[in-house]
Amino acid sequence: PVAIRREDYQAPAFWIDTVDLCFDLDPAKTRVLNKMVLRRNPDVPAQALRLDGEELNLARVLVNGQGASFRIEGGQLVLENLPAAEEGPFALEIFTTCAPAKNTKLMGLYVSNGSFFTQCEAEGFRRITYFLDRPDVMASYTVTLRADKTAYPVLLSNGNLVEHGPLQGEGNENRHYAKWVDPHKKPSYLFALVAGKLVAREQRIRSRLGGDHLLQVYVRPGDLDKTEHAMQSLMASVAWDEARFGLPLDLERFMIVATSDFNMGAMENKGLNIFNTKYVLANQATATDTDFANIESVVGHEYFHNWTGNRVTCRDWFQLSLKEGLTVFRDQEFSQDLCAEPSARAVKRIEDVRVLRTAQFPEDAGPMAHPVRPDSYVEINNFYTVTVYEKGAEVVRMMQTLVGRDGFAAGMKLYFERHDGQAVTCDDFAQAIADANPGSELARLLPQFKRWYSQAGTPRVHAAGQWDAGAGRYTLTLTQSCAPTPGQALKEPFVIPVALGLLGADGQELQTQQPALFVMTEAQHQIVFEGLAAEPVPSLLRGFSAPVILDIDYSDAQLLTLLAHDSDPFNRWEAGQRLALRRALKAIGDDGFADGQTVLDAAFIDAMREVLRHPRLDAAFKELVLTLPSETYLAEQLDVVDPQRIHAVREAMRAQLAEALLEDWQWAYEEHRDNGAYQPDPRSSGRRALAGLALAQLCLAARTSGDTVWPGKAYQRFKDAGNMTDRFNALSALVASAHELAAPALQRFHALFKDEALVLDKWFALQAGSPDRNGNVLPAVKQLMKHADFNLRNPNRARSVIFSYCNANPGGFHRADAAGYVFWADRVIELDAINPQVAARLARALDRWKKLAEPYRTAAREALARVAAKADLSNDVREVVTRALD
Ligand code: B3K
Ligand code: ZN
Repeated sequence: PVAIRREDYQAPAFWIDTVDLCFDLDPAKTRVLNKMVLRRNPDVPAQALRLDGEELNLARVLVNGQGASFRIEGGQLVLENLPAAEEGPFALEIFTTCAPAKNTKLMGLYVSNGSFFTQCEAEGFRRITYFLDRPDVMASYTVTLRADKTAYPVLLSNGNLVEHGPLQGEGNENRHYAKWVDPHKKPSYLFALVAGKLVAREQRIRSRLGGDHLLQVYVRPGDLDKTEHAMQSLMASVAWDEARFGLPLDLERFMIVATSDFNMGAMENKGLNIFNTKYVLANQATATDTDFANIESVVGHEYFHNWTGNRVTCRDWFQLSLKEGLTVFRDQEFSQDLCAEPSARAVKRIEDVRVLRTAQFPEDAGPMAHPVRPDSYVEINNFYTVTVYEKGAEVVRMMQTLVGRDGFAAGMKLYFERHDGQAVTCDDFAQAIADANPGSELARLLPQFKRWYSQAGTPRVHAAGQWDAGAGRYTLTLTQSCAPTPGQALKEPFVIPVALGLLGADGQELQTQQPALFVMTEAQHQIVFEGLAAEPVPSLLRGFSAPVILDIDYSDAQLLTLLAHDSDPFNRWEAGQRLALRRALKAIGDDGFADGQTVLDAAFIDAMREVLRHPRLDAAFKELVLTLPSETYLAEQLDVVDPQRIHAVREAMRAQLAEALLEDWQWAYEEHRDNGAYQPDPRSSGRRALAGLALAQLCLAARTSGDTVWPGKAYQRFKDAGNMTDRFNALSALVASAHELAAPALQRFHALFKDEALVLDKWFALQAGSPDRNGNVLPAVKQLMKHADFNLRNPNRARSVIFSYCNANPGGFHRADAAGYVFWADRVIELDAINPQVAARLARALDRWKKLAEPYRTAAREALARVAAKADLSNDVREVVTRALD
């Protein structure tokens, strides 16, 4: 497999103006008639037409109605001798068949639960018909679907339904058709069709700008009672994009369709979003608060793509962050703007940063590190990463920080004025934001700012303060650096916006002469604060104003001050995390560390109690502060990682916090457990989250003390809970503390929800992700894979067991006997034959193997080498394991 390079981009030799597709839908053999009108691109030297295709059976090719000569070369359909440019547009008709029922990759046209679905991004359209399957070729689509009426009563495609009815003639008994016209030009990756037995929740809306629209959420019959929240989220999304950015819905009809077989979260096909059921279906009996929040943000995300992605799309796949980074930023802002209280906004920000630091920072430090705008790839599906998405969103967020909220909205306006209907680059976006804000720091620093797009790796900012008591002067020295990443040995300094303030020793915010935002551009800066009465405590990178690692040598006393008083809630939380981190790292570094050893001191425990009992802090915020840094985050702070030591230390810390705060946890549980009628809003879900953490801690404490009261209460709660969040939290508390009541609770849970696929996913994931005790998780995982409800072909189910173990349970996965890695290699190979995209995600679980201590390191390398040695690997998995072994 050859690498594709960004610098090799060439405009297409042909444009496709119109596409008229006719499908005869049949699971075994679907017939696709593709009639296109093409013309030569006058800006490119005349050459053959090369159309992409994959796993297609070609029956006929006609040019202007005549049989034409063609050849198949490297999977492409090649046509020479096409009409010359002067002859204008020409017609090309291609007739192919494909086999949707055999499509286990879930790319292109496939069957799920007896219905047809498509997934075309990035390069799936070529599995439907021969095409110029690249995002800069935008065409007008007309689509006719023909199918059996009983099996496929609903026939959907992009745009507007213009005709439908029964099919006439012999062989068409009980068959019907529907014809759809998309009024907007689009790249092939946004094509979609759906056919099957589905029902819809419908909502008519009138937008602020006066348009009437029909919103629909399609699901399988029986799931309609779980569509209200998705519909509410969609209505909120439409309203938000109009209010915040002046971007209206540009379609008469906007559809969301849910399928239980889907490779990722959802897909923004024009007017016909296709979603993983996980991000559509919810009611209080089956979905947790987290599910509700995820649905809101994914529905928003896909809807916002309608402008950022669809109206303005990517020139090539290296520009993926143009739409993904920007749209993640937009969905994050949307969720924040829906929060009634500022404290809830801060909670959302902390959650987003936690994802960035536990998933993206490791990626940026590992073998798959790549710039937000990558320079090369073998398989584009491997570059739908946390770097392109989440770090990309941080880059957009920094632009907003540098030009202000209104300036950013003005930049977006200019972006659409310039580029509506075009396929463009990340440079075009940054230029528009800068040009709309000519006096801004962004405009002044644009070329340097764009290093965020070209340089991989997480920058490190070192901060050191110097106090001159005599002069009343505090000097802050900020130094930036960035470690080498694959292919990039040296890095130039980044533009780093550092939001900052100073606190007095009593915790009061100090008024200073310095602005609240300092923009780093050099390797080193000094900021001088004059006229201070006493040494201040600096609060740096407030709100996490840049995606960097901040190294700063705080004393415990300073961190305690920040935790108690910082006016910036992000840094308040961060101070608590730093206090915990410091203690964890000390214990991890202690070679004599033994289970049950004390890790936490009274000062730390008292500070945590203060937060927990605080009269004014939100429950959601308390839950975040009282949650210890994850094992993955701890591992990232170390050069050599002993996963078992990290696991033991973190477990010891959890147990100690459980026992030391016993009465406080009891108070917290009793105080927050009752919420009245269920509402998934941030305030009441925060209360449930804190009650859930308290219950988990109480069950953990009971484990050591032998107390049976709290496990009994947890079991009762599990049985009586009025919503899935409370029920699942109670179940998790029993499972995580390995109490004997866990087994009957799990059994009961399964019996209650045996017909709810998404709930069964939780049941599997909980067990595969539970804290390891003497290596008990791997055998349990192997048992789960033999369960009648397990199905490797269903991505959600495969992820719920295999990913929950390999990616989300380091203590269970990294075994001294290497059995976890052997299991991993077997599953990667097994999954690769079914679904390379899912397999390649799993393959990433060993990205950080080089950091592992022995015996893990050698065993991990052997497992990777075993996968790499397999002859017929997909490009997807081969690229990941090759880079890992490099
Ligand atoms: N754009 C899709 C992701 C497609 C992934 C292809 N491997 C979903 C999203 O980001 O909204
Ligand atoms: Zn997206």
